[in-house]
Amino acid sequence: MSKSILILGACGQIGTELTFALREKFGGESVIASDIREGSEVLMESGPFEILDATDYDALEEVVAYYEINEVYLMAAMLSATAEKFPLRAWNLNMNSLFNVLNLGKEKKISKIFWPSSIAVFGPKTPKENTPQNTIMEPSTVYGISKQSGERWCDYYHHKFGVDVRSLRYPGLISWKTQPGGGTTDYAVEIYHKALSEGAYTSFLDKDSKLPMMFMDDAIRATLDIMESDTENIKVRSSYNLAAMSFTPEEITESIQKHIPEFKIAYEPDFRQAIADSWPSSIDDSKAQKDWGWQAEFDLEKTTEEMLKNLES
Ligand code: AKB
Repeated sequence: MSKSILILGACGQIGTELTFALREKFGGESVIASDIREGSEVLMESGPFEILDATDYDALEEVVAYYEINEVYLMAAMLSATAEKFPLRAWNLNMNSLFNVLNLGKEKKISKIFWPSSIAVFGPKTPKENTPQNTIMEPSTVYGISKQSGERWCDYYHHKFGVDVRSLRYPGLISWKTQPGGGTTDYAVEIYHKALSEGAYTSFLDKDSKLPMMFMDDAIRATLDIMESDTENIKVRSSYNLAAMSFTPEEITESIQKHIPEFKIAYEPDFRQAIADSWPSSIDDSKAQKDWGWQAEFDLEKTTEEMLKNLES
């Protein structure tokens, strides 16, 4: 059977890069990008594009039937900072879109699903350093509650109905191609833009808030790898811990100052500080390494080089 892939939320930070990566791998016409609104011209012109609300089951079913879709990547979600402001909207978007896709799997209308989870599934009682795959969770944010519930539903649909759903707990993602929106880790992208445009940045997290982060190329590779792995290798059907690096706003500043010595940082923590404080500082991803061979390639220094080089040009 030839591959026909649908990406929901294709215009977002991860969705955009995932669309290009999947089109490169499987051909433009095999990858249907969709979002609730239009995206960049280059994305929309690189293959088929549909305006689609991931919470609308009938519309989703229609697109799946029309393009004979067999794989869905559900990237539409409301992230942690915005979700604190709109709890019910976040819950409705994050959960209903997931149920729609899981139900398409249950009805055998699609055969494989990717759904992103997050380090936000962990909470203040979770061990902060080297957070294990299985541990106390108890998320204290709206977004984290939706992601943890989502993980339970993925696991349930897999074991109860045989749905082939695969998932990763993404850390904060850093990319020069697309901007994040509404997350707590967004500072780690904004800081590079401001370092180049203004030579200064005011961080909304305190200088010693250490969070797990990853360069987007690693995140995309992890996503493609878990989806291409043989099914017997995927032993975790809730979501896999995934790690690359951890740093504080002070450490990323020092890394940027190696290239831009005059770069200045100020700290004005806002409501996002409490969200960051509830999350782990570093993640143990040995289960993903063992089960399907995951290994990160980008550390902070390599990420800074890539970010500054590409944003400058
Ligand atoms: C956020 O900050 O909300 C996201 C995440 C860690 O899931 N980047």
